[in-house]
Amino acid sequence: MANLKDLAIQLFDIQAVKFGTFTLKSGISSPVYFDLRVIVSYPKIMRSVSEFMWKAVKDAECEYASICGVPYTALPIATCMSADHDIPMLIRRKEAKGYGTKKIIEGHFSAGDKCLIAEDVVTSGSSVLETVKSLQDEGLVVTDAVVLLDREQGGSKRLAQNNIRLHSICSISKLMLILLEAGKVDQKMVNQVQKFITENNTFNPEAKPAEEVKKVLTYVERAAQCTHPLSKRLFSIMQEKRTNLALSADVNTAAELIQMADSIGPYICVLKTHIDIIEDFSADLIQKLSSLAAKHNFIIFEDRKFADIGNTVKQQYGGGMYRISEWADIINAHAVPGPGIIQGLKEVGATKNRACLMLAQMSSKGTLAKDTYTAESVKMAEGNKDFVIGFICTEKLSSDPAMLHMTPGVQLSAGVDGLGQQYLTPQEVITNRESDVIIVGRGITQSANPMQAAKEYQEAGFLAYQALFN
Ligand code: 5IU
Repeated sequence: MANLKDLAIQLFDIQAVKFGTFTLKSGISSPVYFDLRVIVSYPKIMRSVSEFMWKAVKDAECEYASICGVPYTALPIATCMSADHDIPMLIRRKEAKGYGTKKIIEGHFSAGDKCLIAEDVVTSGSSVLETVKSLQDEGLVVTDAVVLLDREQGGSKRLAQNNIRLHSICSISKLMLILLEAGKVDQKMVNQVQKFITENNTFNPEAKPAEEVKKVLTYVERAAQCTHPLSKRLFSIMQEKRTNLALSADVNTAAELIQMADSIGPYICVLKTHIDIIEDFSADLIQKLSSLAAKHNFIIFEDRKFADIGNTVKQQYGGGMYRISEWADIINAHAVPGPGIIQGLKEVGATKNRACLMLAQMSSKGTLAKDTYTAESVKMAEGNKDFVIGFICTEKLSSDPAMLHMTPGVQLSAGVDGLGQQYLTPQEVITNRESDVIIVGRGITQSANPMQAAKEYQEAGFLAYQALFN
């Protein structure tokens, strides 16, 4: 086995340690960058790294029944430690597996078993803590983590705060000294790195312990948290059909609406209608629409945008020629009249197990639904969870996992139409803004091949959801 000095120089020579100007994941610019992924191309160095790590935990007399590498870079390192020293290994999936056994941790273990964490580089400790959390969720116990390089930016303190001892093979200061002595870097670079470390400490003693750190929930987990049968059903459909796409079927005849619902039905979780733009509305249309909803397993959302006092919306919802409450699973309402609008709608819809979305934000340019108005709409929704199951919005507004966020104004490329509509991409809406459902109209209905377009939106939306777990 090489000594630490040799190993440090080898890591420099294979460019696992680089100097220059690098933008880190956090957006901060750093003079030093570690890219330990490359060691898979150098088996001798890989073995040397794993030996150093094994020896460190042996010297510290750590107790553990298994070892788990933080995905992905530390996976092969943990594999070497496991195979060379006969330590059973566990693998933590990075992606939430949406099918099959849904296991996050692969390998055999019993609740209460101790597991050692292996990692290549620790900065703030958050990646280690993520893996720890997944292991703890399965009943495993983690008391120790071993890392090759400690960037000395607060990781060991953060781990200690979470009752995990960090064993590091080499600190960044030690690495710089070795490289300086070996003539690989000059004193100026050493100073620059030192300054960076001092100025970029990530440890905040006031930060919440790991258990309280936000975790992205899967559709299955969200369905389990819903008390309203409709939101529960919608999250289940999203998982089952692997889609977060709602079709805004803004067509003008019954035949077109039926045709759209039947051909696009397999790709969507929600069909959104504007029933008052249909020229030849009839009870027959509603019957056909309802049987297509059953055939393709989607939910019907009438985008009626009620906006009057309680007594009036009651009649608009239950009566008139459309009798919306008899067929639309979901409707939506503006918050502008105040909570009376929800009371009125609820009187008609609650007994039928219908639900409402609050219009908290709009996609159009110059919308007045922002700031305090949005905040008040959210409050109004959260005070009526027996009937309001979420929002029409342009970003995530509530931390309640049962609350649905549905976003209109979506196309595959961002842009505007000639009448103030503003488009965001599925990725922006789902991954960056953490909304749940993309509502797409003309992106599908006016495409040369609507079915193909729907498939593309379904895929883009679901990939953007899966990206939340990476
Ligand atoms: N819609 C919006 N923006 C909003 C709300 C509703 O676009 O803020 I509230 C409706 C209007 C239309 C559909 O029925 O969503 C979007 O259609 P296009 O994807 O064709 O722009």
